[in-house]
Amino acid sequence: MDKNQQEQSITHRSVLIASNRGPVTFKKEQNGDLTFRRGTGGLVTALSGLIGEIDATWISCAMSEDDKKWGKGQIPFTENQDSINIRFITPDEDTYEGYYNVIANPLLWFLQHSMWNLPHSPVINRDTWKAWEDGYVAVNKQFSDAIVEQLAITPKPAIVMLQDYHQYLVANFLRQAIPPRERPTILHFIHIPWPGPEYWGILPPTMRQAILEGLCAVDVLGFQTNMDALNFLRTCQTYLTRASIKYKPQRVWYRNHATHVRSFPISIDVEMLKNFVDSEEVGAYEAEIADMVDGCQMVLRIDRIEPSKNIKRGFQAFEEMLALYPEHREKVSFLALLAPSRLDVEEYQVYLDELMAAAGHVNATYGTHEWEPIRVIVGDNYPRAIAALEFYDVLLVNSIADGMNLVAKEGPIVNQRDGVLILSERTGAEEQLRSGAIVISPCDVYATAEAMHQGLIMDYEQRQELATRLRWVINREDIRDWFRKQLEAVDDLNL
Ligand code: GDG
Repeated sequence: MDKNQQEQSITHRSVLIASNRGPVTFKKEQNGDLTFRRGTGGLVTALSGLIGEIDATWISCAMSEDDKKWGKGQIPFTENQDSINIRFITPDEDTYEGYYNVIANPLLWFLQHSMWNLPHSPVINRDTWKAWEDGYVAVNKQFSDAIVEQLAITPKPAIVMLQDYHQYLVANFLRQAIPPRERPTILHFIHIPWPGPEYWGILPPTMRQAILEGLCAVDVLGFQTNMDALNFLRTCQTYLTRASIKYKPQRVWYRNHATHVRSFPISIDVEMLKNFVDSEEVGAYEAEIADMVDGCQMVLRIDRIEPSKNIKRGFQAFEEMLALYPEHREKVSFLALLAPSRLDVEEYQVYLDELMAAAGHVNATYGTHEWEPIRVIVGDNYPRAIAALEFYDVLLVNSIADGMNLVAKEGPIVNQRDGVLILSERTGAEEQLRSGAIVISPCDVYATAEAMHQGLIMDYEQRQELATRLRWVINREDIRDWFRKQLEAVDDLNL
């Protein structure tokens, strides 16, 4: 289907997006007016280009009292003032806490990023079960109720686009609430990895069953990679005994309904990123970064402070490299720009302490008056992160598990030095970028140290060849393609 046909077919549909966090947050001004600030996530970008053409509603949890006051309504969303309908659900504090801070983040995120340490965690006790019932199940039901209400006033046949691991049960609630002929087409995209059935076996059967049944109520289920899609099919085969699984067409047939499983690798907004690099906002940090590097080569990493990003082993690898190849001492600096994340979860606070200690150890062992081997900067500063990407010689992305990893896609677009990307084989990005990167196994600190050394000494022609490959792949498919391909799948399947 060409672009025109596709745009035409989408104009005949209404689109309802549901995600934990919405595209805007509201704030009460001194004069009492409620104004809003637009978020910057990929989904917001992907949708902005289409808003003028389609009837769109975005349903999410209220993040503040001002969001709650807004409730629902139409707001201008693009530069052309095209509008979008915003609608908040408002779970009370305890319900949200159970859904988000007990089930979604610690339990499901940890499970799907292989972060459990089985002799010790998880401990699923009565509080966890309460959080499941009164939090996760309840908020999923609230999402479903809001979607049902919205569908009743939606003028055209609707496509519902559910997002991520916060909403695994919504599709099943929708199927229970809506008679078959009135049902919307339901897509669900999962941004994080889907591990194999062995891992899902650790979750209690009631939770696992509800999650799989929820996802098998979806029409098109999207993952970041082919591996995630395959793992999902294997998980259904293992635990949904009455399901029929077809691997070749990637389909699960369960309770008289077909779920088509696909991969839609997410990407970045290449055009917007290129413009942003040239902006004053980013320019303001360039001198500061150049100064930090101070004539040295630079190894860079940019992450949320998140155990799955494997920050500590990255520092250990740098230490190993300095031990193995003393010629890099005082010639290479490692800059780590780390954005605070979920620091109210104990594991994250402990992890921050551990990674700071690991960096401190390297600095104490090898640092001199003139040279600080590892510089860790903690803060939320996107323009500074983008400015730093211009300068790296080596970009380290060594996650133990990562749905995609957008930094690996931003780096090659922004970088001015044909720097080398070291990429964990357990990131989604690896499926597309492996031919332009040095691929490592994330627990192998020794191999990571060798990869850093190789990246730092690589000759110019080879670096240029790798960087050109990466730019080519990343330029070829951006965030709009990711969105378009999902809608195309709906059309191709006649849903
Ligand atoms: C999840 C999945 C998947 C960097 N510093 C700051 C900042 N950034 C930007 C980066 C990048 C984004 O944040 C991080 O994206 P990632 O993909 O690396 O990671 P997650 O946050 O874990 O995202 C992931 C993604 O969803 C999309 O599906 O790729 O696998 O885990 O764009 O440049 N942003 C802000 N302040 C900073 O200091 N605001």
